[in-house]
Amino acid sequence: MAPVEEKADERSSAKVSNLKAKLLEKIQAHRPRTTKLVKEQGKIVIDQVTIDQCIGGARDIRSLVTDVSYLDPQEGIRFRGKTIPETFAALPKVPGSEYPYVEGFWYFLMTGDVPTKEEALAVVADFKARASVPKYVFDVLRAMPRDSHPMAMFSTAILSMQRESLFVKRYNEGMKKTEYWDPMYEDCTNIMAKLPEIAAYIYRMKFKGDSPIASDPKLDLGGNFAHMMGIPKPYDDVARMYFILHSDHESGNVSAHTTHLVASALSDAYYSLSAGINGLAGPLHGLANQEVLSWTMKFMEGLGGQEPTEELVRKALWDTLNSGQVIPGYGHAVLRKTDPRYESQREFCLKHLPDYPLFKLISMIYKVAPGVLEEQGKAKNPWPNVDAQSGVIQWYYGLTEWDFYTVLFGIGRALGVLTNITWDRGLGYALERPKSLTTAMLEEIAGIKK
Ligand code: NMX
Ligand code: MLT
Repeated sequence: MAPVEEKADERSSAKVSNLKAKLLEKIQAHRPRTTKLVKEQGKIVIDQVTIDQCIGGARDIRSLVTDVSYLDPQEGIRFRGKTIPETFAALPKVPGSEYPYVEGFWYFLMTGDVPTKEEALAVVADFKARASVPKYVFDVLRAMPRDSHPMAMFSTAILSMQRESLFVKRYNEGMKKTEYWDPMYEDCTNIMAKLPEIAAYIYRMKFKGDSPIASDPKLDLGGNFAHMMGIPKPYDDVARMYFILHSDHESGNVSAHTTHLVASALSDAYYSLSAGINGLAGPLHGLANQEVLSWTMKFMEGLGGQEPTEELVRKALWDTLNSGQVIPGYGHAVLRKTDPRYESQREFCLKHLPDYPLFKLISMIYKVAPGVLEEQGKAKNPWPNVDAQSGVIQWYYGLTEWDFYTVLFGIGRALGVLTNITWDRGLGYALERPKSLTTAMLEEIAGIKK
């Protein structure tokens, strides 16, 4: 039984949902594990730090904790212990669809338990009740220059809703630390429910002659997103697949780490997610999916009507490397094999668009690029990551405005990072504040004489 002061707050939601009650149960069961580790085994050494890690982006330093997902360099991502195929197989499916409810996946990420169909449908209903986007958000978006990047618009829209934060309200009322998770969960769920409409609005305003499509309350998150984008079936399944695949990649990647870092200052979920989205907008991170398509289209244009061949692809890849640029969609900071998210999308393509010329070209690049990167000998991982395969699917279904691709990544990524910051507050994780050294100190440690 939950102690009285830890009862889930009923002021913020009409009725404490099964998900929220289960989350509280899970957080309470987990807390003693964290407390015991810190109190009794806190000084046990788990890693060491080298000079190249200090200068080189803290690569591989094991210094973050999350139970939402784990990334193995060889195997790839597991969400709550399940591989991608296991996740898709386990979760309740939307009737008539190949892919699960995104809302059921949210339940799974939050609690670690696979929901029943009824539990997933309860989240569908809960999201619908929270989905309405305040009018001022659209006003803010409309006030931005129309040529603003969709990621700048998406991040601004999220930040503009900060005034809605229940966490801030309860914090100002003096809530206890053990209660932090509750309004954080409320803020995170409120944001998640609104993101599809915000994103679709940006798309239709910016790229489709300012013709937003009203949401359809009968549909689940994936179905409603496809509807508001104005893209027919099976794009609803593309959306479900895409959001789930992009949700989480443990906590060291730039978007997850930024969201976690900002939230560690007890900044609310609006501030934190907006910051994480800004990190996702970089070309070495989520923007690579747009770069892959722009690289591929530029390559096709350069062919001037010639059929692409492996030789021509190899030459174009070398031209990119020789001009000092990276090959977008290839390489990874942790993975050392083809990203299973790439494989999962490739399977989708093999089933739904096997003969599509752009898919064939993407497959040809997959055949050639790893060899080129290996020959160059710089990248530790010559294999494709998630971004190498995602754009072609969007393009096939008519979403050719590649500037928008990272927004799609952002909706998916929100599922993971918002779950993580809810748990951060549940487990009372500390303010993040690593220690700096000066270059002179590093030289001294290295024994370099001045
Ligand atoms: N093309 C050319 N060079 C590369 C590539 C690539 N795809 N990947 C790595 N390298 C270079 C890298 O720039 C570095 O060069 P230098 O020593 O001159 O600084 C060297 O190889 C060693 O880098 P790694 O240790 O292999 O990779 P790191 O962990 O530093 O970076 C990425 C990881 C993902 C930033 C890097 O592989 C990259 O820039 N890839 C292309 C961009 C991309 O696809 N990003 C998306 C990642 C997934 N996501 O969605 O976030
Ligand atoms: C991600 O999904 O965040 C990317 O693959 C980058 C990463 O994990 O570092």
